Amino acid sequence: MNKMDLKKLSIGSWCQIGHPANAEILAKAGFSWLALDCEHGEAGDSDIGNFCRAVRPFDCIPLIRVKENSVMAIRRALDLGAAGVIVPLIETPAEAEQAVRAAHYPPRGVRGFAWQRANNWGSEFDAYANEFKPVVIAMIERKAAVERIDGIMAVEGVDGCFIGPYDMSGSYGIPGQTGHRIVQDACLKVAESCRNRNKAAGQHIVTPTHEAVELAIRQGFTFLALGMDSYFLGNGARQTLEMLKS
Ligand code: 3PY
Ligand code: MG
Repeated sequence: MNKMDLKKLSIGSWCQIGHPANAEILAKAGFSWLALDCEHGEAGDSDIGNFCRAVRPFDCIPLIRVKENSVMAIRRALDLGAAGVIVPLIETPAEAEQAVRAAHYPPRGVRGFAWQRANNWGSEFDAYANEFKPVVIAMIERKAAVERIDGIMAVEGVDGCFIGPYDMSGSYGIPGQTGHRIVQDACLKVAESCRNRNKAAGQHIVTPTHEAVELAIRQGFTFLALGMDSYFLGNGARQTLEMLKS
């Protein structure tokens, strides 16, 4: 399986509801990657395999935002067929290194070998063990992480970062003010560090507008998640009801 080219502009989205139909609809709509949110969403471990099954037929790359930076959360996501993991709340180079080690087989890491969905239940064991290159994305969403960004991006095996704007704004004491100058300055600092290390800069634009997407691209972000299933559903429903009023 080829590694994603995260340095070219790629537009993905987010699934907070575990049902694979949501992922299938978004994959079919044309997003080039999707992340299943096991941190804040309804999805659990048992939804990961079906999420991957739903999106692969559409050439859409399945990623998992794991519930935490743990060996088992990362192992389960990859064993069930994800191309990579987005790891929340990374604050230090040591935490980033821990995530990379969880995602890689020995000697680089500590991932366990087994027959599992990712290697076609063992029938492609050798090819998968030798060729699979996990995508590992560190979520940068706290002030402490921004302050250590160069060290985090220097960790070998971290492919890039992904900004969580809500946690980021919260960590600066202005929760929800994602467009605030302080948050935008933090985003710029992170994008610059990625550029210097030749790593991908990503960002979740939870409520996408033309201006927000344009700004992110201008700032150097290439790996963008736009919206999420729950947002599209709620927003579409509200817009439809509003239309009736006018
Ligand atoms: C955040 O905004 O903190 C997120 O994690 C979005 O996915
Ligand atoms: Mg977050």
